Amino acid sequence: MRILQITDTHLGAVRAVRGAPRGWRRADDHLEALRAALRAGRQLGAEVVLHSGDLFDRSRPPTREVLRAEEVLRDAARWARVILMPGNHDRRGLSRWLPHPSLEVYDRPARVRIGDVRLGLVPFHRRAEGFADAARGLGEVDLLVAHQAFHGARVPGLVFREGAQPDTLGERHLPRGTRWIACGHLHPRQVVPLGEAIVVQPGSTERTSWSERDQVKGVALWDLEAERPWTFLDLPSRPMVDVDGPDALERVVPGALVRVAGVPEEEVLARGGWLDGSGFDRSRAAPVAAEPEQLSLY
Ligand SMILES: [Mn+2]
Repeated sequence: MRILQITDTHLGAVRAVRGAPRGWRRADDHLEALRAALRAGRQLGAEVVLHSGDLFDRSRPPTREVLRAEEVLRDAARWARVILMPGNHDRRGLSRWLPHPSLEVYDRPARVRIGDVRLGLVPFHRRAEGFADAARGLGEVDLLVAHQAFHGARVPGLVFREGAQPDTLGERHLPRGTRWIACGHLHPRQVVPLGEAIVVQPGSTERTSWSERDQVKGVALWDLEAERPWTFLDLPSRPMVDVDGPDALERVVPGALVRVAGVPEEEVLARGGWLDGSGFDRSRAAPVAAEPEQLSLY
């Protein structure tokens, strides 16, 4: 039984970009990342598509993005069971946006059977204790599905610690006997051991902030009968390049999102680079984001 875990697609995410073809929007990249993930899963024989949260970037996604997502997910439902769970960005739930009967949407904690495998789905909780109560209420499962930060998990500049953030989970928040956790939330791909449990975070499918510029993007393929039951699959994502001087121009490839300082923007555009609206703080030598990056880390 192969389960394709997709997470943090952030459909509908917006970026101001200059130099891209007319009509292009960053949201197109996020949708294409979902399509590419589904193509890979189908080719590899996945029978279940599991989305572990932050399907949409906003809790009130634009109608256009809802319709595009529904079309893509309903198409996947012709060859797989499609199971969806909200993340912190989907805080109004997903069932109101995707009520189609071919999609299995769980806005509340749920136990789901797929063949012999027992899934326990626990949507994002603001408090670790709330997550723990919900997870225990589901009883024993083979694969716990979460959208949380776990003790020891990392994003650039931060290691999560139980107790340091109210929603960070430690070993004691897991039901006894928990072995495998298919997790969303943090955008860098990572595996976090926690006592007897292993937390697998495939990370976002497309970059949502400049802090993700060097991260490999993709999904996870689960097979609970295998000794190591997950495999990460790399998928393409749009390059993000910092140009902080003439030497860095070499790294600009056509279609790359580029932040530029110390080089005329025209030189980036001439190489086919697209200028990112967040830009540089020109008063500093090192590139910094002009947007509140911390808010979009997960
Ligand atoms: Mn996210």
